[in-house]
Amino acid sequence: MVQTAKSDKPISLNKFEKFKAEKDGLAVKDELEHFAKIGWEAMDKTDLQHRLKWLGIFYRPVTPGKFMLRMRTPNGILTSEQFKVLGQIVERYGDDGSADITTRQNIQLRGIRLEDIRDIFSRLKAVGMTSVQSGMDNVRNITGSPMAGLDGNELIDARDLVQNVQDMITNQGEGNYDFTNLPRKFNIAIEGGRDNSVHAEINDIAFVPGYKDKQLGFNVLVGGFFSAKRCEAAIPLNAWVSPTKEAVVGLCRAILTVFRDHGLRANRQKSRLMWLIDEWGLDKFREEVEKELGDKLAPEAEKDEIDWEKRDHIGVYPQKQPGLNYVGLHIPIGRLYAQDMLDLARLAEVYGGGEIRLTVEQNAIIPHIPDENLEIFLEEPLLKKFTITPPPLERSLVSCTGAQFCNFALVETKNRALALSRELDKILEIPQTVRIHWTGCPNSCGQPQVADIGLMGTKVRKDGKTVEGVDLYMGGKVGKDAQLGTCVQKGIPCDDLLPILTDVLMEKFGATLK
Ligand code: SRM
Ligand code: SF4
Repeated sequence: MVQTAKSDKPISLNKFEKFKAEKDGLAVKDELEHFAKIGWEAMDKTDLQHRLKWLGIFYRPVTPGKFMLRMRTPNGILTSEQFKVLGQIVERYGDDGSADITTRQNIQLRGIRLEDIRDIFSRLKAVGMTSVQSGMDNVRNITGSPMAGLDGNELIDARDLVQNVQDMITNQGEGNYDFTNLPRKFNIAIEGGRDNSVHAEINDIAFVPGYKDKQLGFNVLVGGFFSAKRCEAAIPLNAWVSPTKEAVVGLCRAILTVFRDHGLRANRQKSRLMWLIDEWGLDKFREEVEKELGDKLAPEAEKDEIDWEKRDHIGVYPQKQPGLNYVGLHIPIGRLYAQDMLDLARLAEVYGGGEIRLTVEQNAIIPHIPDENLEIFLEEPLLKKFTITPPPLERSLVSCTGAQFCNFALVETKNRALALSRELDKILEIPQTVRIHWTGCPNSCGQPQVADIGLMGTKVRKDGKTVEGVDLYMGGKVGKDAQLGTCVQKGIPCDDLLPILTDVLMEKFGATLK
């Protein structure tokens, strides 16, 4: 039994808590040269499999020696220069190199060799990027509206706030020991628009716009999360903050400090923020946050301003800046290869303002394209691959990594998801958007609970054999009045999905056979 820093009671530590107490994950930052010298095979197993994730470096047991690098992309915004550097990094790994746009509006690079990491880090630093604290018990990429600063109907342009919060948590990307030993992972989203483009409800802290005494600021939600054991939508903290750096960063710091010092650490399945809120009750949690803040929190605004349906941003849309447009490109299952990345960077530079944005639907947006450049931009060969007019099911398809690279996966996801959607799009006329989300295991990285149709990987028995299958989720609603979907049918073999999904699409979504 041990006492944690400021915890009131002694607790018995799980194996993750023990290794974190022995050596902070961030400490491996100073050992990269040594690791490169001895090679990954000779590394201490805990450093290799766990602590490297504090730097965003993920050992992949499915592809040993070829690591994944999870970046931080605050608000999903990158310059074309940054994107080009990411493309060049991936390029050097030939067929092993690829990248994925993630469900947190972020990007992960694949095929990375450990001996190259120091060089990669210095190239990232030169263009103002970091991958620090992007895995394990850290705050994940902070999401924001991909329309921030572009949308004429936006309420708050939260880009700087997202960056400010990231800078506080990561010490400007250098790493910050204050927040490298949280009880568990932690998600933050700051929404400044009207359509809840960030899935506020599934974040540990979410800021959503609301008017208080005619002043615009944010209502705050807390405790949303998915896990194999339990999924919960975030609940109101009954707090409103003004949209200033001081208020937003201050509140994030206070909540993270309370979570760090009092969050539950005995059972890893019960250590996300909501479990602490359950144990204490919301009132005590709020009081502790106020204590940490050294100030009273203002009660929440009566209502929030999320009053639009969620948009997917695919297609051409005018910006609030007269004469400029943003174009949302559909990136099938979020997968990019080096040439795609270099081409996207070039298009953003030549036609736009040298900026690329990512969405939680795993797509990309090129903003700032003048009216007069649009026609020729839309004729670029890359737009055949990353089209602005994808077929309806493929358009809204989201998928987690799955068995190709993730050792938690119970099924292959991305390629199967794409093939099945393409097949269904071929045979069905579908009059409405149907958002299908695939996730390879109950960890729910692919967010099946927010989908119209969610498919969660599992193993099932068929003809006396164990085969890949899914549990079917339905009823997820996004945007205004977001709601989580639930499991409606368990254990469908993947090979039986085509007829089953055809029926579901015809019965529930008005699809007809072509
Ligand atoms: Fe996730 C663990 C991939 C978004 C819940 N997630 C993992 C790991 C790191 C497991 C591993 O080491 O292999 C996966 C890496 C696979 C790989 O090679 O790519 C992984 N998660 C992903 C990504 C890449 C899925 C995607 O294809 O987009 C997403 C990366 C986001 C990012 O940029 O940081 C991703 N993961 C999510 C989300 C969705 C979200 O944040 O909106 C969730 C559910 C929301 C939440 O966390 O509350 C999610 N991932 C998990 C969990 C379950 C957490 C829990 O409390 O139990 C795990 C397992 C864990 O942490 O123990 C996990
Ligand atoms: Fe891996 Fe499971 Fe997350 Fe998919 S849901 S990326 S299979 S941990």
